[in-house]
Amino acid sequence: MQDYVKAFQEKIAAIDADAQNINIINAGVMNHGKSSLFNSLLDKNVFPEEDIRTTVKIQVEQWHDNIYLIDTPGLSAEIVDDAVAYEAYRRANVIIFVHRVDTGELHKNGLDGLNKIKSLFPDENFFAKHLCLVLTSIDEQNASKNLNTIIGKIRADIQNYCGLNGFKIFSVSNPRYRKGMAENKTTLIEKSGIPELRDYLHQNLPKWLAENKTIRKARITREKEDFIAQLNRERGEIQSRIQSKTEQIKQRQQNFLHKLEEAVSLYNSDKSEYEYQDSVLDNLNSEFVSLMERWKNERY
Ligand SMILES: Nc1nc2c(ncn2[C@@H]2O[C@H](COP(=O)(O)OP(=O)(O)O)[C@@H](O)[C@H]2O)c(=O)[nH]1
Ligand SMILES: [Mg+2]
Repeated sequence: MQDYVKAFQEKIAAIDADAQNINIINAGVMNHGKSSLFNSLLDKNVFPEEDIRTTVKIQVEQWHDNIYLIDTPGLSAEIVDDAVAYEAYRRANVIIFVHRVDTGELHKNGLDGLNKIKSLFPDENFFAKHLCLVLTSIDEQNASKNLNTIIGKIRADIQNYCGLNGFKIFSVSNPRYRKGMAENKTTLIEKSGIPELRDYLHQNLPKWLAENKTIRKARITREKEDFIAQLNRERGEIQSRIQSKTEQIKQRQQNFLHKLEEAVSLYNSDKSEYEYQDSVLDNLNSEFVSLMERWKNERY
């Protein structure tokens, strides 16, 4: 049996440590620019950017004191990686959901992923307030052409499919930002959308930090509930094991009693058979005795 108390205590310790920090975690389908976006925010290339999927683990980088950016492999990853990412989402203060807007609206896997992440938060409203949808690749031609229409569609889809309202939407271009930085072009930097997102995050940091006390309480309550549910599951399993053992023993006892009864009735039927044969023997014997008597008398 697992040491649940120890596991629980470790979780509480991790929650306490988290309560000092702000975790900003990205999410979304792989190759949609999650790592690039975080590198832009950091002005450093610390998260691997690639066209093929090589990010298999979450990676944590410090942005400011007590403020962390957490890069995830993304959705449509293998189940095992998703499990790691989903564990990380539970610890998030802010979710940056990244979508490559030149692919059009959010697809079903993106919306499903959003719903899954939502389910890890204490409530829907809280989640919506801590969700930033970041649309990348606005530099691509088909994105810039239809941007407002796509944004409207995405907002409606998220509202209808995930029941979320009031979340923030930002539109960015990572290459535009990098070019602007490299060439010191302020307009390009502004038009990349990165400073707007960065300012929003910076402005909200004190508020999110202040919320940590409430989050800590909610997370501990949730862990307790999970812990109790786990113990109840274990208890149920043990109870059903005991029940099946008791059934087995009862069955064996019944088999034994049945055999015993068979043996006794066999003995009883043998006994009456013997008694019958005894009486036949007695009769024969007395017949023999009287015949002998007759023979003795009639001989003379
Ligand atoms: N055109 C364009 N390409 C981008 C943008 N952001 C990221 N990319 C490219 O998209 C690919 C995947 O980016 P990456 O950050 O690794 O995506 P991740 O898998 O979601 O982390 C890379 O080739 C990036 O250079 C963007 O804003 N515009
Ligand atoms: Mg990545």
